[in-house]
Amino acid sequence: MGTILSTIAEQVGTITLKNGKVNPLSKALIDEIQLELEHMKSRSVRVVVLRAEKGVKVFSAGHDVTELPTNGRDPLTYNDPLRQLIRAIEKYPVPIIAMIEGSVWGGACELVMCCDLIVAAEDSTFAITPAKLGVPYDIYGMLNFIKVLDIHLLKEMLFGAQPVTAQRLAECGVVNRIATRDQLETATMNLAQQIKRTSPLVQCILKEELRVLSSASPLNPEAYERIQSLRREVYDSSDYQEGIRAFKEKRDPEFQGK
Ligand code: LCV
Repeated sequence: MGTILSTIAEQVGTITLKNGKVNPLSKALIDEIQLELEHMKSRSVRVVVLRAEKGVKVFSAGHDVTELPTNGRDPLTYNDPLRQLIRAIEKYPVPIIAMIEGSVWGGACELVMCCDLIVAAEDSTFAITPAKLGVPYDIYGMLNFIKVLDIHLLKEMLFGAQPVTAQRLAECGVVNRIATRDQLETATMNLAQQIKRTSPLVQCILKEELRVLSSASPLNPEAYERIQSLRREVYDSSDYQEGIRAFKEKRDPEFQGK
């Protein structure tokens, strides 16, 4: 245990990631975040802030790569811890603000982007990395990215897997506020105070309406099955194994396209 810090002050809950140098989204960390979210709900908080420790170089390195299966199982199934946390955040009855310092990687980008608002330090970056790691990202996760990012920016981030600045994401309407690292907490708390002044009952239904409407994408069974079979070809591929092996061996992957 002990992978997060949490506080509640004036009906604002703050969850701070504290899971080593790069905050990999391990099952242990995700379980703690979910328990704390439930605790804060019982304490009737009005806003939740999700952050890392002050001054971090890395907000989160994304999914814990050491927990990705290498035995032919789908790496991002419905019950994967990260998928469970993202659904919990989307269904949480009060707004959640992601307060970002440092770099955000892979599934942590989806985690941050499924929060309701993002306040980021001006030098923070976001990198969406499935293609770098060889991972066939899941359908719902891709829908979450499409909800937030324009398609050409999303394709640039997916195909290149390179960090994009918070400034650029703010210009594209993805990041709500940019601040210096010194002003980041103030900017975040100002936003939290604004939210606290409006109706919690209305916020709750507005958030749920937006969740339901933004996920109301018709997907017929044949299309779903076809995409799942394409994903299986990837996570059954030697490239998938190579991506994870290269990460563990601290070298660039050599993908063969099979
Ligand atoms: C476990 C880690 C990780 C990690 N998990 O420090 O989006 S998808 O589909 O790809 C999804 C499946 C997903 O989210 O996959 C993860 C995607 N994440 C990444 O590609 C980022 C991988 N990490 C890095 O590029 C670097 O670690 C960053 C730039 C985050 C930090 O670099 P820095 O030089 O500061 P190290 O690389 O030395 O990492 C410190 C320790 O954390 C481990 C890493 O293996 C190292 O462990 P050791 O000290 O035992 O060698 N680590 C880093 N990322 N995602 N473990």
